Amino acid sequence: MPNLRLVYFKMRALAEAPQLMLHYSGTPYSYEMGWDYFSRPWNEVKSSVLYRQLPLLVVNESTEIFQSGAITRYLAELTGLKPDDALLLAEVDALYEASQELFRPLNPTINFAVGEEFLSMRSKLIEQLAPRFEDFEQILESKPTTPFFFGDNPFYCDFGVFHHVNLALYLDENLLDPYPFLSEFLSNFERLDGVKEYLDSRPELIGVGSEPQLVIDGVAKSTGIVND
Ligand SMILES: N[C@@H](CCC(=O)N[C@@H](CS)C(=O)NCC(=O)O)C(=O)O
Repeated sequence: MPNLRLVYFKMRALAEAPQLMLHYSGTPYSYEMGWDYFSRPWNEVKSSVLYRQLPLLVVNESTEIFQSGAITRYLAELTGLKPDDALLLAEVDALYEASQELFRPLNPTINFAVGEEFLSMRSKLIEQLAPRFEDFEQILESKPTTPFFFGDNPFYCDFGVFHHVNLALYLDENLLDPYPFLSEFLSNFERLDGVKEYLDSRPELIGVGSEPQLVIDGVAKSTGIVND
């Protein structure tokens, strides 16, 4: 297994599906903040970093893979979390991409918005999520006997969907009431070996809507891209 360093910030967002996959597959890696990896504040290095955004996966201290989709697909190959069949892979990838589209609306609202702004973003977001959740529900309902989207075991798309839907529950813990299949999928996913341990030990996200913080090594820190 190559040496893996996942570099990101203080937020529960694009590094989450990769981390879930790494834990599920028992693959060792280190998680590092951008300012630690680059040894400088992010705003000072951003313009010299390829594509100017994180996450970044550093492989064997030599290759830097940017873009969360590329990182996830690389890890899926490495850990066996993708199907061999090209046609099935295309379906898996379409679902993964559909889940990735939830990043833009969810991330600013849940990881950062506060007060009135949060409340107004929250109600719009709940409306916006409904059709996508209906899509997920429909796919799961079409295969009611399997615990995951494409069978008895999860592929990388399941990790993407789980992360975004799980994050959306911060908007309303009853959000999944109209979606019994999606709700069951989340329960099945949470029980997976490796996933369960990661969910129990990852930095807790607190203060959503008022003062969003991640509890890292027992210390509550503001979400963001600055080391404070
Ligand atoms: N398309 C990129 C988007 C990455 C992205 O939006 N990263 C944000 C954090 S979630 C970032 O680097 N923000 C800091 C900045 O833009 O300076 C991906 O999927 O990795």
